[in-house]
Amino acid sequence: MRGRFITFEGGEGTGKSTQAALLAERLRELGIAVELTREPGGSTGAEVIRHVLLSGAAKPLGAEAEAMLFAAAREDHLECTIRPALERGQWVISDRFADSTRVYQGVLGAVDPRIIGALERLVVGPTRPDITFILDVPVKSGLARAGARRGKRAADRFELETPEFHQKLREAYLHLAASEPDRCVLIDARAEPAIVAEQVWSVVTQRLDPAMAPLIIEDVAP
Ligand code: Z5A
Repeated sequence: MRGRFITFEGGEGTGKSTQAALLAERLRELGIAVELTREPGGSTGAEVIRHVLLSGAAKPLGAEAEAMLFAAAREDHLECTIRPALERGQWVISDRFADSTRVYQGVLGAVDPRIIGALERLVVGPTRPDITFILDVPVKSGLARAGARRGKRAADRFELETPEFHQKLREAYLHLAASEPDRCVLIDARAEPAIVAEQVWSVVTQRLDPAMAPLIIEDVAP
C-alpha cells in the first residue's frame, strides 16, 4: 500500500520544520516508517540546486528561471526520495513542496500561472500531497522567530525580502488554503509548538487514520 504524503507550507518562521519533525516523531512512536524531508533539497542533486538558489546566485536570472530551478530540484527529490519512500509504504513529510513555487515564484514573482501549472504537471504529476498544512502567523512574529533562530548567520536570498513581500506571501498562502480546502488545512500557528502539534495531529488522525497504517519495520544497524 502506498504511504501517505504530507507537506508543510507557510511563510518565514511559521514553524514548518518544527511541526514536520514533531509529526514525524509522533508517527514513528506508532511504528510507522517516516521519511522526513525538505525543499528545496531532500536528495543529493536537489541539495546542490538548493545551495545555488538560496545563495542568491540565480536571482539575476529572474523568477521564471528560479521557478525552473526549483522544479528541477523537485524532480530529483521526487525521483530519488519521495516516490521510492511512498512505494515502500513509508509516510513522507516534506517541509515545503510545490505550493512554495506557486506562491513565491507564481504570486510574488509574477511568473505566468500557465508556466507554474505546466511545471507542476510535468514534475509532480499524480504525486500530490494527501494533506498540506499551511501554517499561519502574523508576519512580524514569523520574522522575529526566524531572526532569533538565525542569530549571527547571514540572511539568505529570501530572508532579505521586505516586510511587504512577507505580507503578500501570507495573503497568498491564505488564498491557497481557501481555494483548495480538500487538500489544504490552515493552522493558526501562533501558539506554543506542542499546542500547534495537537491541531496538526487531530487533522492527521481524522483524515488519514494512522492507527490503520501497515507497520514497516525499519532496518536497524547491526
Ligand atoms: N522557496 C521558493 O521560493 N520556491 C520553492 O519552490 C521552494 C522554496 C521549495 C527555503 O528556505 C526558501 O526557499 C524559502 C522559500 C523558498 N524562503 N525563505 N526564506 P529555508 O528552507 O532555508 O527556510 P524556510 O522554509 O523559509 O524555513 P523558515 O521559515 O526559516 O522556518 P520554519 O521552518 O517555518 O520555522 P522553524 O524552523 O520551525 O522555526 C523557526 C524558529 O521559531 C525556531 O527557532 C523555532 O524554535 C521557533 N518556533 C517554531 N515554532 C514556534 C512556536 N509555535 N512558537 C514559538 N517559536 C516557535
